[in-house]
Amino acid sequence: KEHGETKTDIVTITNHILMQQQQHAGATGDLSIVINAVTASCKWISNCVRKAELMNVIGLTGGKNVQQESVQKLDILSNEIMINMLKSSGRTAVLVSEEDDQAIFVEDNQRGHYCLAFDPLDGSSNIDCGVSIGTIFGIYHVLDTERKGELKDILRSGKDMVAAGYCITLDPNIGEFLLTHPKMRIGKKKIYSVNEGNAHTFDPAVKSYVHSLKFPPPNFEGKFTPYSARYVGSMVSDVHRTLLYGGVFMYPGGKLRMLYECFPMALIIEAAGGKASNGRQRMLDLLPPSIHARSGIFLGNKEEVEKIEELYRKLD
Ligand code: AHM
Ligand code: MG
Repeated sequence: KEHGETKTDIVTITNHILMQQQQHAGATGDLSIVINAVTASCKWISNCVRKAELMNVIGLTGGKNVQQESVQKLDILSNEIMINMLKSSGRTAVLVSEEDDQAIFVEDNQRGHYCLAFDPLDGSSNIDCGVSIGTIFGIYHVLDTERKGELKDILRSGKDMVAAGYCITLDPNIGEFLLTHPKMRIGKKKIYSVNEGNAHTFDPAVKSYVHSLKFPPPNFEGKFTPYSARYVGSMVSDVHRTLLYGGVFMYPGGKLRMLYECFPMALIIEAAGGKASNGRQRMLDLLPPSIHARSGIFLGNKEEVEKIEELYRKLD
């Protein structure tokens, strides 16, 4: 295409999923239906976020969620959208949401074989200043299709997930999610992303690693090339940038939740050739002790995460 011409040979998420599905003999189409329900929810949520001010739904409800953080109305609306769309897909069994303290077990008449853990609107404390926020989700298949869904169907390590994703935005002109990077590989830029205001709580390994990025030894020409710092404070944005540009995203100390923040992002980063760890173990190997369990996380370029793991081995 000449510069400026409209590109029309696009692949929508629906096309992409159908094409993938056709490559798996015996696929029932159930996972496609689940992903379709997530896609539809994300379209609806992104529409609500855009219209938030008009709809007058921005503002604190005064309620607190399970982790005692302020809940905004858009979180609740997004949560209801996700839950209702997933239930009505008829393909889900157990749902875990950041906004609900208990797991939701889908009624017999709507039950299917997939379990989803999701944060319906992550980064929502950033809504008012227009920062990109979004939905994060991880999908598991039930362990046994002969019985009702149970907690153990979703309280599993990240490597058991069949798919994961996050959503930031869609093309508002055609109202579709488009395939932009067919074989996504993590970028190579030297960027670090962490809330350094928490530096006093960092483990010695993390302190030492961050220091080494800011004060690198001079190269052979005597030049210093420190890493750039970028931190939005919205996980979807920070991980999205890490995926596209490269570098390392860190949330040491364990604010982020394993099932619906750490695991899905870890799966995505690994699929793109990167690495995700809690500093001592591969993120996807960890077993969450409870549905809202938290973990420290380091994800990004392999060599960066390996440097952190090496420092943990040395300084632990
Ligand atoms: P939330 O689920 O309550 O929105 O919190 C998760 C968010 C992430 O998006 C982000 O990475 C992190 O919290 C930012 O935390 P902090 O403000 O402590 O840097
Ligand atoms: Mg959230």
